[in-house]
Amino acid sequence: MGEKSFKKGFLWGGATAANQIEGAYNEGGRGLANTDFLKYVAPNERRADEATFEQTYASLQEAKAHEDTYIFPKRWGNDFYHHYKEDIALMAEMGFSVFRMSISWSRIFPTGFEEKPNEEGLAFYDKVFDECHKYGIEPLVTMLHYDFPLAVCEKLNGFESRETITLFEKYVRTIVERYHKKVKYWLTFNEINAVRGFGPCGTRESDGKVRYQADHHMFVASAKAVILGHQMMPGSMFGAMYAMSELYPATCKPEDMFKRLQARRENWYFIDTMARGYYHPYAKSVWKHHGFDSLEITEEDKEILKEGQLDFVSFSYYRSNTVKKDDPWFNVGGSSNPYLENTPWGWPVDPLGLRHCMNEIYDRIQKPIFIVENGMGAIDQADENGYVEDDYRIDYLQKHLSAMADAINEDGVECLGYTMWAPIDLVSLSTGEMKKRYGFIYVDMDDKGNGTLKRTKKKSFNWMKHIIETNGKALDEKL
Ligand code: BGP
Repeated sequence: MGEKSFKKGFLWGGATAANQIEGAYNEGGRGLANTDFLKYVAPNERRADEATFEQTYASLQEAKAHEDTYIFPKRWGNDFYHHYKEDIALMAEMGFSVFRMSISWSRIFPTGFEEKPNEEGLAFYDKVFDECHKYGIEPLVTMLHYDFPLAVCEKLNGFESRETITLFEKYVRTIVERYHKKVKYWLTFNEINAVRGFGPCGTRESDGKVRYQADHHMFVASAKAVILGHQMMPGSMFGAMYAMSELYPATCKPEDMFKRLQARRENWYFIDTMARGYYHPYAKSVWKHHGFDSLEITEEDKEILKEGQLDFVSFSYYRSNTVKKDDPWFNVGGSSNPYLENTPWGWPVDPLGLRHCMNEIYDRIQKPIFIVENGMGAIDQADENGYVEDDYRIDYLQKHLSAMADAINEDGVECLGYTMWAPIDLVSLSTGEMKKRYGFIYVDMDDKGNGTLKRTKKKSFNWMKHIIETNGKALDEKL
């Protein structure tokens, strides 16, 4: 393995999402979002296959009907809304040159349908971006990270309706006009390929034609955002974000390998269409597997997709999966992998898989890569001063960053930067827990929102600081 060096200007930082950090769900004129109704379910009350973010129309209505009896942790996040100065200062101390965050659509347009934006919401992000620039940190901004204005979900079934493209366009125009001098790096949608009820596309359906039609509307909405962004901000860079995991055939049986190709196309379908600007012929076979033959794609849509191609491809990478012939069509969990160890949450740890994914995407698309999520959720034990000896996290990151360096230096992959999920403890997407911690920075808060909210540095804080100040060279140092 070669030296772990990075080009000057490589962007080092951390990634977050509005609904998992901001809190203040009813302050500053913000409207309700679907994520305000994702409830906390104690682990012992949870079904084995249940993730709290699998929100269906029925579960949303049920949560609304019993609003007083449930706990909704995404309403308070880690209270970044009131702590952003302190949090950004800590990130600056680590040497971050990029901070990935998202804008909450319902802070800007409370229901999504207003004609005029909410000035208080816009002013909040002005302050956040100014704070970043004070320290030379570039914001990397996700336009939509799972949180829709509630009314858009309920009235239009998210992106099922073409009208949502128009609403999204209005939102995009507003934020691009406002922040064109403050934000250069943008991501249109987070994990656009992940499917969970109201999840990324905001629809009730998680499969079938409705979902794929909604995805098509998102492709068009994303391309329109890219076109607008390029016009209004020359030099701006646009990506969209995909959930990636390494994927292996469970055995070397040809049928398992072929299944791997088919399952992988559930990722390529999204990346190819948005980064190349057209539907690849295999798209039809994907649709067929989901029970339909065609989508409503207009000639104008095709033109927009062509013009609004992404500048870079970004993805989240936490783990790998395996797949075999008889697994369900799109198998997220995968069979276990005897060659890998798991995190406490049962996620296989696979740094070489990251290097492979970077190569596979770069070979295919030949546009720069940006790794915008990678990290380790764990139960951290803080001492009385809030200090956590998180050697396991350092170990995980050291291995993944080294694999990333090898992809860049040995394999020639072009990579713009790396934002670790998440620099500061926040509410987990999949379980709604605070207990599943990712940060370099510990937040004194429990699953139910109790605590002082005090921020303290974990052991990994200084480790990451050292990696950044040596621009990666210290990855070769013994832990
Ligand atoms: C990604 C999401 C994030 C984030 C992360 C970790 O899928 O984009 O929002 O939360 O996964 O997942 P979790 O919080 O479930 O551990």
